[in-house]
Amino acid sequence: VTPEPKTPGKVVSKNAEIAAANRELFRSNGLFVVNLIGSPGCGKTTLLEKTLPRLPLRAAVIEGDIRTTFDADRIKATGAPAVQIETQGACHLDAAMVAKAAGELDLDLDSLDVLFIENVGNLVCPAGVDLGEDAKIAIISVPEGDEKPAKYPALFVRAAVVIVNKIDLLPYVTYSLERAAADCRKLNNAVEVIALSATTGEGLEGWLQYLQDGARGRKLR
Ligand SMILES: Nc1nc2c(ncn2[C@@H]2O[C@H](COP(=O)(O)OP(=O)(O)O)[C@@H](O)[C@H]2O)c(=O)[nH]1
Ligand SMILES: [Mg+2]
Repeated sequence: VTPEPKTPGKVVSKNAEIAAANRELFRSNGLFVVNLIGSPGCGKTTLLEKTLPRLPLRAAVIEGDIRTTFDADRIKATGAPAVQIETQGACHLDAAMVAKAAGELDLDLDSLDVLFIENVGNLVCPAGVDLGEDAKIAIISVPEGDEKPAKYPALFVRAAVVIVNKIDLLPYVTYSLERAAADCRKLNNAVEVIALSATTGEGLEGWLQYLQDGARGRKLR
């Protein structure tokens, strides 16, 4: 019997199946799970380094990169558990990679409230891939330019929150926060836009509040 050719549709539905199982596992453990997506260098890991010590919740991190364990090492230095996925070339995480990494963490209801997944640095490829998360968090940063939501809409139509990072650089870079936020809302009128600086900590409160509200919602289920 000739095996059926692997069609893109089948790959997608296989991922959807594994993502649904991930979601079930995360829900049954009362976890709030966020998938952080943004270009290389937008500040995803720095934001996590700043968030973890300030978040009054128990959190773990799954790190995705093409190569190296640099980011997981940075997270472990904060004292939080972290698992690194090296995709060896793939430009986004998939649900199976996350399932495997989650198996290396203690997800127990009594040990963890929030799971962060830092996706491979990329503004486009990770957007359409369900990992079983509760929310996709788009991260953009001031030096990238304020037109990026309009140019790369796929992520912004799906994101629950858009973080505009590096606002400490606003005095040095031509960037309209109003324009970026308005373009995000044009694509997705339910989106929450949070402007902050992971370096200085300015604006971090809104992000910490969002995470605490999300985690409370999961524990009440
Ligand atoms: N000025 C400034 N630099 C930042 C900020 N957040 C991150 N960076 C810098 O941006 C670079 C990339 O940060 P990193 O967290 O590794 O980005 P990632 O690739 O998205 O994980 C590093 O040099 C950070 O120090 C910020 O809020 N302000
Ligand atoms: Mg990183």
